[in-house]
Amino acid sequence: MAQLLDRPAEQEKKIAQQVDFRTGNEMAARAAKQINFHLMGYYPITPSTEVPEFLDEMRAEGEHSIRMIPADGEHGAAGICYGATTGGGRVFNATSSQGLLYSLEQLPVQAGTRFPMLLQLVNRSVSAPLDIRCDHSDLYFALNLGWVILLAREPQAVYDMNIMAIRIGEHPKVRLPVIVAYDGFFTSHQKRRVRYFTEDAVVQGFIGKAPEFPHALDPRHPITIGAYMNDPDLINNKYQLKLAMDAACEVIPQVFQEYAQLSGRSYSFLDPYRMEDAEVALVLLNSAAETAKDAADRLRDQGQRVGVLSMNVLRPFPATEFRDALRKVKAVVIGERADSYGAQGGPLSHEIKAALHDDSDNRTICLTRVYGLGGKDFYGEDAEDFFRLALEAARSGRVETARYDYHGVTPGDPEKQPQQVLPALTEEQVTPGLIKATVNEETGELKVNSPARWLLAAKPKRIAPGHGACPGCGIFPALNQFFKGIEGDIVLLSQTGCAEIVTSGYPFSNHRVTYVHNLFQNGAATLAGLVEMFHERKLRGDLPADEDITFVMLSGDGGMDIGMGAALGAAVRNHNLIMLEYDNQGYMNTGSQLSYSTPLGHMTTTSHVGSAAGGKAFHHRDTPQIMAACHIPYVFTGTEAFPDELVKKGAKAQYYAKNYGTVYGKVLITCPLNWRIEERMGPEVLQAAVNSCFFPLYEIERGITKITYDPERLKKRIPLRDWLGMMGKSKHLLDPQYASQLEKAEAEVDRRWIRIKAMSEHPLL
Ligand SMILES: Cc1ncc(C[n+]2csc(CCOP(=O)(O)OP(=O)(O)O)c2C)c(N)n1
Ligand code: SF4
Ligand SMILES: [Mg+2]
Repeated sequence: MAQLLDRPAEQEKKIAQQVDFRTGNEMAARAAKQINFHLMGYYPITPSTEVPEFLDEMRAEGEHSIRMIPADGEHGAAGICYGATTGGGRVFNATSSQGLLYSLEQLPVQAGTRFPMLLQLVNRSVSAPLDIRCDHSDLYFALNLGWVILLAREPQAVYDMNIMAIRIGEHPKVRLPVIVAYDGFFTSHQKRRVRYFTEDAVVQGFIGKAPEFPHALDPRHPITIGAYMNDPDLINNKYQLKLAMDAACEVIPQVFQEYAQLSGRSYSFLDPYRMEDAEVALVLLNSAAETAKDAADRLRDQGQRVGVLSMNVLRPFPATEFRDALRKVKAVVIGERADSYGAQGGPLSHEIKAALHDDSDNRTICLTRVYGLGGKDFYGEDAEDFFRLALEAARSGRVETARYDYHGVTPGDPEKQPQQVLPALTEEQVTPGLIKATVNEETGELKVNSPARWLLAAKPKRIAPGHGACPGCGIFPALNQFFKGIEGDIVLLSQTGCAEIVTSGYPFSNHRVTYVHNLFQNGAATLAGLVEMFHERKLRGDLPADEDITFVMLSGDGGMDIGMGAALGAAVRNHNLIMLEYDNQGYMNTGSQLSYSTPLGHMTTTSHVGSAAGGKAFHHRDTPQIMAACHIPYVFTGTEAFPDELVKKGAKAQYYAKNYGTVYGKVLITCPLNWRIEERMGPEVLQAAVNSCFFPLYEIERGITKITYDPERLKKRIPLRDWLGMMGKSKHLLDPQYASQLEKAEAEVDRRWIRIKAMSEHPLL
């Protein structure tokens, strides 16, 4: 907790502060708004997503002028931020977990070239297994980046640290990027009492104007950024980075002090609680330290001399301060919310031990307990367990138990193995011989013989019911239709998204076929590896030569943003697999942020509608055309609202994946929750998307485009506005206020439709 200073009442009055009840993410967004960064490059990931969401909401009402760039992934976001900082302005980003890891490569470049910026790291567990809740496994990956790292245990500190971070990072002797890290959900989403400056000008006054370091936007003073460097320069360059961290050690307390004068809240490197005469201590990072303080109070009431030591600054590491704080402490338990596997303790333990080692008089016994992984709660009783461990060691002068261990692990019950509820599908069930794709010998045309729909209904679904999708969700009806077109065995790889989250929460699975999940930037590459292993093992005789499997990668539209590189790679290499994209026009499982498939003007949580913004600012990406440019054998579009042709396209997809190589299909599905439509309206809204020519149904077979349903020819074409007016996320576009957005959307839909029609009519295209 920040220390409150005694301050004269008149000074309080001069610098007005608002008292409020807010979360950490809200306070990060408020600080960013008040700082009014030049630019934010970001990519949504729970639990940090709210930060750009709140900022986008404020932007839509004209409350700040931060240029907000939704990236294609965190690697892109970090690149956007880096590029922007070379231009000299102030830059902001927020991420968590995989997002940090996916941008990791870019972050030492940021520090190595000494361009300050600010990154919120809202801590969350790193995959696998996938878990959206808090631990510090992401934070520990950030320790070697060359960034200053400030920690915030509560929403108040999130606000304060963000403002101070600007001054620290931009100090001429430091010039380093800064991370402000706080606990996902515990701090990011829980409301606490906070105070913030009523006037943005107070924050602006404190941070001052962005310093004029040499930058890339001054043609009269050209500079080289990121020169190739070898021995002996590189070591000198790195030494300068070390000196910058040394300088940060001096600058940080100065900034803390100045901020304390302004705000009445003071911080230091360490946050000691009842440590004055403590015999034993707990060291814990962030929110758990607050819990431990309550436990310390209880034990103090019982006469135990216990204290809690937490950190406000993780990089530079406050070794001297630890030495001083633990000088008289007999035993300390260092709680680590992540491990450093094989190292007998996380980095925090080793760094504290190294700090104490430099004091030859120090005899503090150090124990490490790994706790709270994946968001496992840390209660007062857990803190008391830690204190007792330390007290025992302090009394006996020995460690009777393991110095390094896990806390809160529960042994599994061998009796409770996950049970298979439904039997595996039999060969007869998956290969009923109902549907067949055959080539017409004379014309070379691929024809699909598909039986009546009721006959196909008897074919068992490969995805069993009982999943957790919202009522009316379009994903599973569409998938089951598509899979009806496929005969035989399937191996399904799903990228992260609603389809994955709602079907595979441990210990249950709705998949009746073999199913693999991988992170959604890499599904196509992963499935490519699996397909090639299948063929290689068949060749070597490990698997029967007649084994036949259809490999399908399932991705949301968002997965095709961040995973585009892997998808293009797989397509260009032309592996025998199907990439099936279900397009619900946004990042739905993470709370409806815009994807590159969100149409122009549509409202999402990162493309708000307000007095200063009219929904998404750029057109949707034409992914089928991108994939067609890879010259793969089969590309198609489809939707649940036209079930017969979707089944046929499934059969064709299987044929081409087996005989020619990569298939890509985009299937438009409804998300009633975020499209803001009634659940029963799904098929009608999809039909309107097709009939308005927003979503043309077509296929590209070995390079030849053919429209498979032509609303114009069938006299069913409707104006785009009719479709837009059906959905809560887009009906504002009918308001005259957004007339220019509507015009642009109509013109683009027309342009793309005319182009597809021309291709469909041309024998070579
Ligand atoms: C590297 C990384 N960044 C961000 C995320 C958070 N994330 C998981 S799924 C997802 C959106 C997926 O959108 P889409 O593919 O369209 O699937 P939908 O949720 O709409 O079904 C996001 C942003 C993540 N898991 N990993
Ligand atoms: S959020 Fe949308 S896409 Fe996801 S399960 Fe719910 S309805 Fe389906
Ligand atoms: Mg989506």
